[in-house]
Parts: sequence; C-alpha cells; structure tokens
Amino acid sequence: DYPDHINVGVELTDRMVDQGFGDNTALIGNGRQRTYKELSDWTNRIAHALAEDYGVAPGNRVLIRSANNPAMVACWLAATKIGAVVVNTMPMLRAGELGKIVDKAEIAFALCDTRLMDEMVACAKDSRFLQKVIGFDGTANHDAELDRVALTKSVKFTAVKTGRDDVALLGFTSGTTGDPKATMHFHRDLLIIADAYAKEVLAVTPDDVFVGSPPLAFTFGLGGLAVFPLRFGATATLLEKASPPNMIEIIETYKATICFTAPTAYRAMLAAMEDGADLSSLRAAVSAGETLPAPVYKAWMEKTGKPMLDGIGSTEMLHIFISNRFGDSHPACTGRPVTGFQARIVDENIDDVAVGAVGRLAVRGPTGCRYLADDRQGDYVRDGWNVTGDSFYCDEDGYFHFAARSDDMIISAGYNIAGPEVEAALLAHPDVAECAVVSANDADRGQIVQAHVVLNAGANPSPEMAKLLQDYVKATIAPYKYPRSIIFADALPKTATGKIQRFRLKQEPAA
Ligand code: 3SK
Repeated sequence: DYPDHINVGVELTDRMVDQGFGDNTALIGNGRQRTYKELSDWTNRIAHALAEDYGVAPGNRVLIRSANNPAMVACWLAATKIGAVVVNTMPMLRAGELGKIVDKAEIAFALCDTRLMDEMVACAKDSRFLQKVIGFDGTANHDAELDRVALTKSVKFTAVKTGRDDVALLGFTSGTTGDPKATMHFHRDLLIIADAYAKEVLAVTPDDVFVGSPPLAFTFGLGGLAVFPLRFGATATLLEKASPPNMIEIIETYKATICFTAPTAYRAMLAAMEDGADLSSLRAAVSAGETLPAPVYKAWMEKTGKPMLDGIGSTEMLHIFISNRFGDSHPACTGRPVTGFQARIVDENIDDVAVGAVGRLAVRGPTGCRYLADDRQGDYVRDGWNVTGDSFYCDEDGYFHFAARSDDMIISAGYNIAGPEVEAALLAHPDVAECAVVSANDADRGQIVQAHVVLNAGANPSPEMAKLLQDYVKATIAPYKYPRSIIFADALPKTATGKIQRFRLKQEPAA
C-alpha cells in the first residue's frame, strides 16, 4: 500500500522534517552531528548542483565512492532525489574493480570523496561510459568542488517524481567468481525493508541510535546504518573505520541502542571488551552477513546479556528476510521469515524436501532478485522463488537452521559434512581466533575436511596443536567430521564486506 509515486530520498529527509522530526539528530560522523532539517537542506543543495551544474538527469547511473560518513549518505540521498540510479561502492576498490562496475552499469557520473580520487581518476581515464568524476569532501568541511557549488544553491528542491517501481539502487554482489552482478532495487523496496524487518523485528523508534561496521556500499550496511534510522526519525552514527574498539566506544559515548555487524566483528568486540565496558544502552545486536556460530552467540549472551538477533539477507533480496526475534532468539538458528516473506527448503526441482532435511533455501516476498542484464537471473529465480546459495533445514516448528553455503558442503567418503558445523566446533576452542573449513581433494576419500585456523596470540601453531584441535573436534561433534588437514594461517582471505572467501582456500593442497 505505497503510493504510485515515491522518492526514497524525499521520504528519508524532507518527509521526516514535515512529520516533525526536523530537530532530531539524523547523522553523527566525522566529529559533527546533523539534524533532519540540516540533512534535508544539505541534500537539496547537492541535488540542485548535480542537476543544474553537472547535468545529471533522471535515470542516469551515478557511482558513489566513499567510506561510511555523513557526506556519502547526503550524496546518495541527493542523487536519489533527482531520480538517478545510485551505485554505492567500497572505498578500497581499485581502478580495475571500479571499471568492471562502471562497464556493467554503464555509469556516467561518479561522486568521489576527494581522499579517494586516485583510483577513480585512473578508472575514468580508460572508461567509455564515465563522463565526469565530481569530488566531494568526505570530512564534510565543504572543501571540495561539489560542496562549493552546492553551497551556492537553495535549500528548497522539487524532487523528481519517481514511480514506486522505478529503479533507485544497483546493489553489486561480487559472487565467488569475481564477475560482479548488479541487483536492481526500486524506490519502494528501500521503504519495504524498513517497514518489514526494521519495524516488525527491531521495532525502531526515534530514540534509537544505530552503530555498525558494514559498508554503505553493501545493502546490509545501507539498510542498517542509513535507511532504518532515517525511516523512523532515529540517529545513525557513521564510522569511516569501524574497528571493534571504535564500535564499543560509540555505544558508550552515544548510548547506541542497535548494532549491525557480522559474527567475526562480534567475536572481536568480545575480545576487545574491557571489564566495566558500558553496553547498557544496547537493545539489539544484529548479526548477518555470515552465519552466526553458536559459540559466538553464547559468549555474547554470557558476557553482555544483550539480545543478539541472527538473520539472513542477501543483496538480491536487499536485506534480511529470515530473523530471530526478541524473546525468541536461539543459538544455531536463523529464526523465522520476516513478515511479508515466505521461505521453503527445496530440492533441485524446486520441490519441498521433508521437514528437517537439508536442501536449498528458497524465498519470496515483496523484494526480490532482478539482475541487471545477466544470464544468471534464470538460475536464481525459479518458479517465482529466489533460490539462494545456502543449504538450510526447517524444523517442525517452522524455524530455519543454516547447514552450509551450498558450495561449502564437503562430501568425504560418502559422508555429507557441513563446513560451518566443523568451524563452530573449532571456534569453541579457546586457542582458536578464526577459522574456515573447506574441502581438499583426497585420493582415498574423494574429499577431506580441511581447516584453516588463525590462533589466538600466545598459542603455538605446531603439529601438537593440530592434533589437539582434531581431538577436540572429535570430542565435540561426530568424529568422522574432524578436520584431517589443518593449516595454520596469520589471517583468512576476506571480501571487502568481511566475508571469508572460502573458495580461495579450496585451492590449497591437503597438509
Ligand atoms: O549476507 C547477508 O546476510 C545480508 C544481510 C542483509 C543484507 C544483505 C546481505 C547480503
């Protein structure tokens, strides 16, 4: 029941001012706080500049390159107000990676934090699509071209009357092959994720203060650190470098109430948390982006007592579609579908599997996958269901449980072994800081379980330690699942959004 015309840039700024939230703090970052009225004025000035001085037209694709900061949010909302289709990108991307995105989305304009210009300019030099790179000041001291032009403009702007089903955002997902896919999302989709997940599951109010680490270029971050707070008159704190100690400090300083991050960061927050750390304001620790290992959930609950809500989303679906709830949150359980979404466990013919059996997680709802010009659309959406890359099972009470990424299932001597289950067993050992479990080829067993392990400081990576960990796993889960190969590492390969790149580890020979 959304109107025919929605502009999400207007909904999250001017509309909030009209509804009486003008004096509420909308954004905190880089040492400054902005109210909703200030954000509305700021975005209107930038919108004028983009449309009038740079000729950005409705439907043009606009890339934004920045770390998480208020200026990035202002640029995103301003470009959305003029009906542009925005592609938010990570600050660490190199010219070659930016080039793939520019080519795929045929991007004409780039708005770039002046501190990150080099790679953007290098990308533009060879591009047949990119017409103009416009610098903005990510520190929000208005010391860059776009800021200077915007300051000459009126704070009143009549936004483009976009249709609710006009594309507002292209979310890029790198996949495992390195060939990026762009998922198209409509103006209404950005409101739906707030009105479904953020309202129903988190019950966000104007008193909430959000903190977290996922980049705004990742839809997990854009939802959790921009759309959700701004939809409800709440406050977003934005950190350019969201280290675990920084997040703890923000919770203490600004009395943050909702934290969005991935399990690895929660684990690191626990390690960085000093006795006496004050997390009393926190009312939800949202975990997504990776499955939440039961030991991390339990350690968090024991140490903080603050509700931890595991959920699963995807760039294709835009945000979280299955989640735990307050008072109904369980270890090793992803929860139940968010209102408006339906989920099933299916086989390769998209038929239901038995209750409790592992199969592919399929989902449908008010958002869904629409790849931009990509043959992989037909693999992802089948019979109207979005078939994810995750293996799950559903119990008799309708709760969904993660088994493995479909390509993380290890078949060893006829046994099906879910890599994440072995990871959870290893992570429960006090000497293990991080681990990733993959398959390695083996002449006798076809595949064997191989664990890549980062040890905590002080623990010694030795054959004795490997044996100790193997025995520990055998004593924790069915012994056939133990990692026959253990490789110690200083760090694990990760994507820019912090997901472990297990596919890169699979190339390692068995040790
Ligand atoms: O990976 C996830 O779980 C996720 C969650 C929310 C939005 C987007 C993604 C990929």
